[in-house]
Amino acid sequence: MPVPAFGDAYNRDVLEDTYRRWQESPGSVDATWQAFFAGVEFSGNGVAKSDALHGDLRLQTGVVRLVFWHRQAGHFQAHTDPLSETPPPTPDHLKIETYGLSEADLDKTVDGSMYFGINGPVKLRELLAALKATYCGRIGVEYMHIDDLQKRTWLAERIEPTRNQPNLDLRLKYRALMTLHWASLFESYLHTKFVGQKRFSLEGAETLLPMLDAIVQKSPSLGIKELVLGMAHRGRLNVLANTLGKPFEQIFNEFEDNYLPESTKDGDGDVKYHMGFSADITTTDGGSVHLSLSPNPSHLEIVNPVVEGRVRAKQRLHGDTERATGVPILIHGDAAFAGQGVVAETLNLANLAGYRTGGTVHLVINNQIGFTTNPRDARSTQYCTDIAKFIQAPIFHIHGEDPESAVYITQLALEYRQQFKSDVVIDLVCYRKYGHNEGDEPSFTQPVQYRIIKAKKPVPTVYAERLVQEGAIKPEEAKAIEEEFRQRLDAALKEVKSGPPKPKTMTGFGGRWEKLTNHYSHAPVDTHIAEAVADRIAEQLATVPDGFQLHPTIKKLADKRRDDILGRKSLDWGTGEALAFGSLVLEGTHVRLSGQDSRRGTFSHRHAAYLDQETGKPYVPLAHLDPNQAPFDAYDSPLSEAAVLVFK
Ligand SMILES: Cc1ncc(C[n+]2csc(CCOP(=O)(O)OP(=O)(O)O)c2C)c(N)n1
Repeated sequence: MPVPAFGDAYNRDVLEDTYRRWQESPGSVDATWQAFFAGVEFSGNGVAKSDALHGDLRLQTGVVRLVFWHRQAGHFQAHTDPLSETPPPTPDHLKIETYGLSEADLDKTVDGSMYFGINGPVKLRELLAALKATYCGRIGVEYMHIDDLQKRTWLAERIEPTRNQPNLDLRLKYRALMTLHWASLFESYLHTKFVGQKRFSLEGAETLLPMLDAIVQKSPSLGIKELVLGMAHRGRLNVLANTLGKPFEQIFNEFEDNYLPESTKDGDGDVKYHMGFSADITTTDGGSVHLSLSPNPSHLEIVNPVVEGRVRAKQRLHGDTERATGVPILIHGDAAFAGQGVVAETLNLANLAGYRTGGTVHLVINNQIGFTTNPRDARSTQYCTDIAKFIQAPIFHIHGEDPESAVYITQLALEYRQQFKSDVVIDLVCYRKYGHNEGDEPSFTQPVQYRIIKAKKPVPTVYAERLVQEGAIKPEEAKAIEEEFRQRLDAALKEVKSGPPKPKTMTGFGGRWEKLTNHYSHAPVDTHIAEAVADRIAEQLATVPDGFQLHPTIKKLADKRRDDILGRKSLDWGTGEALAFGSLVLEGTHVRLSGQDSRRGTFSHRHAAYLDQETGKPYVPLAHLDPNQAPFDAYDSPLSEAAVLVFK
C-alpha cells in the first residue's frame, strides 16, 4: 500500500465531487482516494449518505492528516536531546484540534489502514498512540522529503509496525553496554594517566561506539567486506582503539614524552589525531570485515571525498559493480557538517555516474556545539543535518543516551544503504563533556549548558542503571566489564612504561602498494609506443558503429586525426592526448578523466565521446580498442573545486 500523498489543503468542492465520482464508479478515482472513501464509508458504518458525509469526512480527513503530519513532522516532538529532561512541546502540526478533531473523537473507530501495522478499524486514541510512539519517541525520523515512493514505503513498512521501538536481545544489550564502557573508560584512563594532554574526548557521545560496533557486526550478514571510515578529531583515538583495535600500547606510546615521531618513515610526521589505521575484524559470529580509517589533515570534512574516492577505487579493483561490498562511513561534527562547503560538494557526488559509491552512512556526533559557538550562530537550519536533504537521504535523530535506539537505527540505516545503494544519515544528539579540548574551560562561554552537563551521569552509567532496573543485568556484571577493561589498559601502560623510547610503528604500504615509494624522480621516462599501436588507435578514432550518425564536423576532425597519425604528420594537442590515453589503456593502465567538460574538452579539442546526432547516445572510441584493454572513462563532472580534487 503506498504512503498517501495527502497534504492538508482540502477543498470541500473537490472532495464532494471526487466522492460522488467514487460512489458512481470507484475505479474512476485514483487508488489513494479509493482507500480514503472506503474509510469514510467505514466510519459511517457503511451508510455514507450525503448528509452524513461531512461528519465522516471530518473524522477520516483528520485521521489522514494526523498520519501524514506525524510522518512529516513527528520529529519536532521527538525527545532526542539528552540535555533536556522533557521532550519538546507538541507543535501545532501534531495537535488533533488543528485537524478539526476533539477529545470526543478519540474513542471513535476510524479506518487506520493508511498506517502500516494497523490494517483496518482502530480507535483514534490507539492510532494516535501508535503515531506518537513511532514518530515522537527517542528517535526522530525525517523521510517525507524523499520523492522515491519505494524508499519511503520501505522505511514506513519497517518503522510503523514496530512503532520504531528497538527490540534488542540480551546479547546485543550487553554488547552495547560493553562498548559504551570501553568508550568511557578509555577516555577517563587517558585523562588521569596523561594529565593535561589533548585527546578530543568522546565523553558525552559514547553512544558512537555501539553504533560503529553495530555496523561492524552487521556488515558480513549484508555481504559487506570492507568499511572505509573518515572522521575528524572528536573521539578519534577512541575509535582507533575500540573499533579498529589499534593496540593500546601503540596509542599510549604516542602520548609519552619520549615518543619520537620524527623517526617515522619519510613524510609521515602525523600527529596522533590524524593517523590512519586498518585492521581485519572478526565479528562475534565469526564473520570478517576489513576496516580502514583514513588519515586526515586538520581541515575538517576534507576527508569526505578522500574516503569516497578510496571506496570507489576499491570497488573497481574488486570488480564490485553493484557497490555492495565496500561501504564508506563518514563521521562528522555538527558544526562542521553544517558549515563546511566540501560536505555539500561531496554529497552532490553521491548519485553521479563517475563518483557513485553506492551510498554512504553518515554519523553526526552532534554535541550541540562547535568549539565555543552555539548552533543558532552556526547555521540557518533547524538541524545540523538538513544539508543532506538535497540528496534525499533519510535522516534519523537519536537521543544520545539511548544506545538501544542508536543500535537499532544504525542496523536499519545499513540495511537501507544496502537495499537502495544510497546515502543515509544518523544524527546522534549528545553533548561534549569538556571544552573543545581538555584544556578549554567551557563555562566561560556556555555557562548554562555546562551546568547541566556537569550534573550528568556518564552515558554508560545511565544505561547500566536502566539495564539493572529492567532486570537484564546484575550490577556486578557492569562492574566486571569495567574491571576487565581497566586491567587491559593497565597492562598496556605498564608495557609502554617499562621499555625504552619506541618510535612509531609504521604499518607501511603492503599488498598492491608494496612498490610505492615516497621518492619522486625527475629522470626521463621512456614514453615511446610502437607504430602499430599508434595506427590502431588512429583507425579506431575514425571508426563508429554501423548506423551511428556522427556530426559532420567531428567526422572531419576524426578522419584528419587518423590521416595525420597514419601519415606521420605533426599532431595537434587533442590527437596527441588520444594517442597517450589509447596507448595507456592498451598497456593495461586505467585512464579516468573527470572535470566539468571532460568529454568534449574545455577547448573543444578532445571529443572523448562522440554523440549520435539522431539519438544522442554516446560512443567512446578509446573504450573500444581491444577486449582486453583497461577501461577508459571520461566523466563530465560537477562544478566542484575542492571535493573533486581529492577524489581520484
Ligand atoms: C576547515 C576547518 N576550519 C576550522 C578548523 C578548526 N576547528 C577544529 S575543530 C572545530 C570545531 C568543530 O566543531 P564540530 O564540527 O561541532 O565538532 P566538535 O569539535 O564539536 O566535535 C574547529 C572550528 C578546522 N580544523 N578545519
